[in-house]
Formats: sequence, structure tokens, C-alpha cells
Amino acid sequence: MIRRFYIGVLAAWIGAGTALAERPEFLAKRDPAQVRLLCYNVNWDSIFPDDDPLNHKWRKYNCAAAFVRVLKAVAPDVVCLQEINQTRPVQQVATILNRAVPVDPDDDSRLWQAYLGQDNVIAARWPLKMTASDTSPPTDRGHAMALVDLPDDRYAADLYVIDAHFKSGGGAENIARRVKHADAIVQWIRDARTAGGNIDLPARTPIVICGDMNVYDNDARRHLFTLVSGDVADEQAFGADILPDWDNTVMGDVLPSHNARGAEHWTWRDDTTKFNPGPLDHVVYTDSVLRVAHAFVLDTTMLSDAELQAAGLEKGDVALDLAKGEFDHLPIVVDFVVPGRGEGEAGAAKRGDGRR
Ligand SMILES: [Ca+2]
Ligand SMILES: [Ca+2]
Ligand SMILES: [Ca+2]
Repeated sequence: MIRRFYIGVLAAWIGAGTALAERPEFLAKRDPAQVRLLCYNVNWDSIFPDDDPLNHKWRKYNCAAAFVRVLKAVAPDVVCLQEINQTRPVQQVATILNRAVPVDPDDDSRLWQAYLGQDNVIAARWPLKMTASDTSPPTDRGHAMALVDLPDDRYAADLYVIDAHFKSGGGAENIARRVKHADAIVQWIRDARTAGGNIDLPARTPIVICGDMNVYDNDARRHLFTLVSGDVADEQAFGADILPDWDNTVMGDVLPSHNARGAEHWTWRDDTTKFNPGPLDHVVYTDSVLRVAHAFVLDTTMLSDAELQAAGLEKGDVALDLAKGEFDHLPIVVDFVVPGRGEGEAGAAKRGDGRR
């Protein structure tokens, strides 16, 4: 204890002397074994160069350099993007990740794996298995779905990820389409949890459903309710209600705050419209087998110049054009404790088995 006190005094003295900027504490993973998910609607192909011939016709902004800074600052393990042109070779996304946040800086044979479904890309530092883009029955929207094959010697389970982009827009027709996407995902999870059909997951495989769900404050938000509760709206087409989690309970919904500072939860804003900022993007997960250790919406606009400098970020990195006050979606970061690893000393000690 005394030694810790002197180290603290020494650190404070060095800190005061050199005025070293501290990397904002909220950016760090609490335990290297936790699996860090980055979920980000990047606004149509903004992460690619201006002259890329595969840029989507709706591309308007170049956020390529900002995206790389965000990647380096948050160092994700699994990345779920939306609004990537679906005609693009998904390798282009893996290449950006390999350059910005290499899987192993000392071994360039280990590369990011990526899979594209509709306009969604799942990428991971580990192999992707059981990839699929359509639920069954399909709806007018595909997703990117994959089992992230975590190393068996370190984790007791793999991680199944559904990266979705629900239909946007108000009005009865768009709301109905969003509800259909959610019904179909619940049906897919029912299938995944039971033998036969299109997909079988080993029991208690952690499941994450994330993405731009276009959850607005001025419609019924029925689709989010369906994803979390398993209450299917159209049971004729998509089967009976289920309690979607492995222990037959509802799912968790992370709802992180800006920079983990607790005041704001919106993930989207556009001040040129009449709409309020809101949490349009969600990360829904099986909280029976996954624990959220830490989560935040990255908001560079709220960081001090010293924090930005220490983190290698710029103030406008999560905006489309900060000078014009133009925003779209912000990045969401969630650190999951996957069974077998990432609970830290306290978790292992509490279990009493020393397993880490
Ligand atoms: Ca099945
Ligand atoms: Ca129902
Ligand atoms: Ca649950």
C-alpha cells in the first residue's frame, strides 16, 4: 500500500512536470481478453477515397482519414459497418483495417476477415463462419450475419453477430417494413437455437444484434420491442413469439452514453432536419451469456484539445462536416465479457477457480 502511494506521488510529480496529456480513460478496454465491438453507420462509402469507382451514388462526404483515426483510437476486435456499397469487394474494408489496426503487428499473415451482406459489413480479427445475408423467410432487407470464431484455447464460446440496417423513414409502410425485419431476425434466432432448419448454433452461443435500426422517437419503435422481447408481430409469417435469450428471458439493450460520461445517448443527429437527435443505432445481446464491461458512443466533439491530441483524434472525426454542423451516425463501442475470458482478476477470483 505504501509503495503504491509513492508510485502515485511519483506519477503525479512527473505528470505535473511534463504536462503529458492523458489518453481519455474511457477509450480503454478494462481487460485485453474482452471482445470490443465497434458498430458504425459510416454514411455511404465515406471511408473510401474520392476517386474510388465503386463509391455509392449517394456518397457525399470523405471521412476516410477520420475513420482511420477512430479505428486506431478504439482498437476494435469486431467491426460492424452499415452503408457500404454492396457491389464492393469486401476485401477493401479488410484492407483498411489491416493497415489501421493490424491483427498482429509482428505477423502480417494474420489478417482481418470481412463479410458483406446487403450494405452491412462484419469484420473481425478472427475467422468468420456460418456467414449468411438472408433470413428465412427473407424480407426486403438482408443483413451481414456471421459466427466470429474466437480462439478455443482462450474462450469457452464463439460470438454470433447480426449486423443490420433497418429501413429508414417515417410512415406506416416504413414502420411495417422495420417490424418485418425484426420479426425475421427473431425467427432466425429461434431457428439458431433449435435443431434443423437453416442455422444451428451450439447452446448458449453469445448473440449480438447490432446496427442502424432507425429507432425514432416519433413512431411506435415496435421493431426494437420485437428484437428485445421476441414478441413477433406477424406470427403467421414468422412463427410464434419466443423469449429470445438462451435462458428464455428477454435480450439486453446496451444504450451507451457519449464517451461513457452519462449525459447523452443519441447516436444520430441531423440539425438540418426537424428530427430530434436519438439512439437510432442499438446493440441488442443475449445478456444470459454476455456481460457488458464497458460501452460508449464516441463523441469527439465533447473532448478537450488535450484529450483529442492524446487519443490521436480530431474534434470533427465523428461529424460529416463539423464546420457546417453536419452529423449523421456516431460510432458505438461495446466491450463484451465472453464466457471463459475477460472478467479480469475480480471475476476469476469470485469464481474461485483461477481460470482466466
Ligand atoms: Ca436450427
Ligand atoms: Ca406476437
Ligand atoms: Ca436475457
